[in-house]
Parts: sequence; C-alpha cells; structure tokens
Amino acid sequence: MTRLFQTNELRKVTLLDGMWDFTPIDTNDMNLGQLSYAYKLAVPGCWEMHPELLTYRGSGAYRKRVTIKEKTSLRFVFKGVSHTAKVYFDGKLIIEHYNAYTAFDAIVDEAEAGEHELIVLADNSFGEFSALHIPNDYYTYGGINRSVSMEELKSLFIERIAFTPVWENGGWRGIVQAYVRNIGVEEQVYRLSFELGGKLMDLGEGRAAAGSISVSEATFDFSEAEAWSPENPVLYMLKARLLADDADVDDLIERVGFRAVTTKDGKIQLNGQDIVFKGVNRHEDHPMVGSAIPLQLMAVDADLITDMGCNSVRTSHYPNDELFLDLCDERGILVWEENHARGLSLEQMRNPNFRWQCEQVNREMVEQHFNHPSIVIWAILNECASDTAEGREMYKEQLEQIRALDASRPLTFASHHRAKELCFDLADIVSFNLYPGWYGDEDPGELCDLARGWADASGGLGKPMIMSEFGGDGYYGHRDPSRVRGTEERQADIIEANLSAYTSRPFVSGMFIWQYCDCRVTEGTDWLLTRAGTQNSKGIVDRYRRPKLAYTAVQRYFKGEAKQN
Ligand code: ADA
Repeated sequence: MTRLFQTNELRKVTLLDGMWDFTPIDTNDMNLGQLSYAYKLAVPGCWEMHPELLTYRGSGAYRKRVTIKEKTSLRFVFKGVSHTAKVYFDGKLIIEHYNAYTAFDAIVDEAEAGEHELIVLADNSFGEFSALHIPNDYYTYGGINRSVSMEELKSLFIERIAFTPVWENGGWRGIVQAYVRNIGVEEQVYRLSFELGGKLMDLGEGRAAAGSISVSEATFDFSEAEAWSPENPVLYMLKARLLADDADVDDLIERVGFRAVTTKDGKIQLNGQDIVFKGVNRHEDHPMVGSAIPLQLMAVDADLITDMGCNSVRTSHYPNDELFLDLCDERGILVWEENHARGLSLEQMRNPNFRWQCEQVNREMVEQHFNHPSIVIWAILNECASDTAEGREMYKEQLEQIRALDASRPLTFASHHRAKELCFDLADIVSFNLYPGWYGDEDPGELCDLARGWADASGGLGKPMIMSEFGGDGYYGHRDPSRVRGTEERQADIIEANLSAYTSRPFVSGMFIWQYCDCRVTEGTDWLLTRAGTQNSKGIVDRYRRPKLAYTAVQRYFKGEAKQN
C-alpha cells in the first residue's frame, strides 16, 4: 500500500508488495544471472526479521517477476530501499539510489508484453560512500522497507502536482503546479485540467519537448474552502487530467488541505492563531518489522500519540513513510519533518558524499511530501556541526535550498550547542535538544530560560523557540521505589519536571519528548556502548508499544490536567 487514497483512476498501477525471492550477496563477486535465491522475504520488510539474518549488514538481491499484457512504458516506484539500491530490469541497470527514507522511480521505455524480471540489490553497509547512514543511535536496517509499485504509462504522463494554499484578503487561493513528463522522442502538446471540491479548473495548453519535464502553473480562487486544522482536518481531493489530441492520456490524484503556517512575534501561527506543539519524536522501529512499519502499526502509533494528548510528531531523524503522513493529514496531527542526519561531526560532514546526499534527500523530501497539510515545519541536520564556521556554510546552503523549493513553511534545526550555536539567524524557529535531569542535573526551567537567552544573543531574537528533545532512559518493567536512574519512576519524574517547566513558559512554542518508542541502535563501540540492551530506552512506550509510567505523566500535561508551576 502506498497511500491512504486512490491516486489514479486512469493510469494502471500494480502494487508489487508481497513475497520476493531473496539472497544475501557478495558484491565483489556477483553475476546476476547465476544467483540462486534461498529465501523468500516479505516486501515491504527488513531482512533482519529473518532468523538467519538478524544482524546481517551487507548486500542482498531481491527478485520479482512481473507480467504485462501489452507493450507499454513502465514506471517502477520504490517508496524506500535501505539504504543503497540498484535496480535491474531484465538484467539491465535502470536506476541507482541512495537513502532509505525517500522514494525514487525508474522508467522502462516500451517494455514488450510478457514476463520480465525485476532485481533489486539493496545494501545497508557503512563506509565512506554513505555519509548519512552511519552507525548511530537508531538502526539502519536492510532491505526493501517500503512499498513498490509498477505503473503502465504512455510516453506523456503527470509526474507530480504541487499544491500551495494561500490565505489572502480573507479568502483561500491555491497555486497549482503540474509537472508533465515526456519520455517520447518528439515534442508533445497537451491540455491539463483539474477538479477540486466540485470546481473545474483549466490549466490550458502546454508543450513538453522530447525527454523533458514541462511545468504548468496557475492560481485559483477557493474562497469557499474550509480550512484544515487539528480540530477539523478537512481534506480535498485534487484530480488532475492530462489530454492530448482531445483524448485522455493520464491522471493523478492528490489530497490537499487549506492551511497557513506563519511565525510572528516569537510565536508560531496556524491559520493566524498561535499554536504550541505538544509532541513526541518518533523513530520508525519495531522489534517484529524493523523500520518497515505496516499501516496497522502506524495507526496504533497515531492512536497512542493522540491518547497521550499530543498534537504533533517530529519525524526524527529522516523523512517518514508517506502512509504515516497521510494518517497525520487525516487526524490533524501536526508534523515537523526533517532530512536525514543525526549527530554528524564536522569531520563527518566533510565526507565528499555528504553534500550531494543531503541535496538529494532535501529535494526528494520536499518534492515528495509537499502536499501534506500536516507538515508544518521542515528541518535539517539534527545535532550536527552548526557551532563551526564551516558547518554554518553547509547549514546555510541547505536551508536556502529548502526555502527555494518551498517558501510556505518555516524552517528549523535541532541544536545541542547551547551558547556556542552559530546558525540561529539562518532559521525561522530556534530549537534546542537539552536533557536536564538526564545528561546533567540542571533545573529544566532555569535551563530553558538560559536557552532563550542564548538564542536571543546569537541571531534568534524574536524567533519562536521549541524544546525539540528532552527525556531520560526508563527500562520497561524496571520499577523500584528508590527511583534510581533507569527506573520507570525516574524517567516519569524527568518527563514531569521538563513538561512542568516548558508548559508554563509562554515563550516556548513547542516541545517534543525524546522519544515516542524505544528503538534499536547500532551495536557499536565508543558512546554506543552506553546503550544498554543495544537500544535507546527513552521511549514513553517500549519497542512493543507498552506504556511506561511516564505515559500518564505526559497525559496529565498534554491533556492539560496537571498543575503548572
Ligand atoms: C540526541 C539525539 C537523539 C538521541 C538522544 C539521546 O539528542 O538527537 O537522536 O540520540 O540524543 O537519547 O541521547
């Protein structure tokens, strides 16, 4: 399943999820034709779920046979392969892609009718070629971890639609941009029309040169539209139709919402009203499925998050499966989505692959998730070297890149550099990862006041402020009246003290608890050795989603039942 709604009525889309043949491979000694596939693995899935591959790090080949009835062009859409993919169609390489957390596609021009072989090589190993997937405080699983689909296309099709709602002079307008791709060998003339909420719109005629993408854009008035908000998450289907020579060629359906996000006077506004994020940081992780979270489990996560009283989620530390974003759209859960990077030192940011891998994940994240009304913040580079002049140049470049792709959402990054932070002036919102009560014995309220001062003194004056991470370890089931470190009691105390401080400070525009659920981490050396059980145990629920004592503390504050001080 790729989305929570039907994306096409005309274009034929076949979901390729199911059981695929699989074999681990040695990349240095590989002949595709001679592979034998000893395993059958579920797609989506992570190979670590197989009893013989529990800690396998390396490469693997997945195989699936597909049949098409008549000669047609094909587009394979991979929502996520972890972390480097090479895709072969009938033995020919058709695409390579890096990063587990964004989608990519591959076109096969004019495939003959009959049976074809699709092979996906997935590699989750670490090394210099991978600047963003490194040994870390979450787990880089291996495999095809999100859905795969096959689309049958003519030589002209709608690649994507970008919809931007605009609130102006007391009414809604919408900017519609359609990207039409011509994979043929001749220029093609087309006509585009749209339908939204019973209103028909004509984008007029366009021309796409051979092998190019042409963009048609228009602004329409939707004064009757109802606003999207957490209380009333109204969604509209936006149906695009592509015609050539007066005949239907292709279609694409998107789901959009009308809402505006702004920052003013040190606060964040949704549709003009100040909002405060009451949220959690969430990793895509579960002991039985790895990072390939199925819809049922996403719904459980969304239910628990809402039950705790949260109104928001931070997709730490990578773009999420779009199905989860669809759920957030439907339920009115506000989303801070961020690119993929956690805790990179300046030396790691100097990796020659860092720049293009970030540029790519930023572009894919924004373009692919542009239409989700739930996403209200884009963020980059969690806890990287934003305290250095060289790091600052990289932050600047990436924030500028995202702003050029989407000027409608505020930008931020989560910093742990306290008074040494050098990049607050580059963002719209200042965000702090601080762990009072866990990594130090500071008082959360005093530290939060200090943080406001650090922000004000270094480019963040007048900008809204978010406490983007705080919390402490609590090992599920480890209860003890002594309330010592690691007990559920101590974790609940830490969460309580932090929430009490932040919910009572009017200059705090949001708080995201670290973290929603416990998660597996890389079995490593150095600081990773501090992770008992090879997991980060700061979840409010454990890896199986069983609530810890802190759960009710969160409810008290986020549901507004607790006394503030
Ligand atoms: C950091 C980081 C998280 C997690 C957390 C912790 O702030 O952003 O990914 O590692 O610390 O548990 O220490």
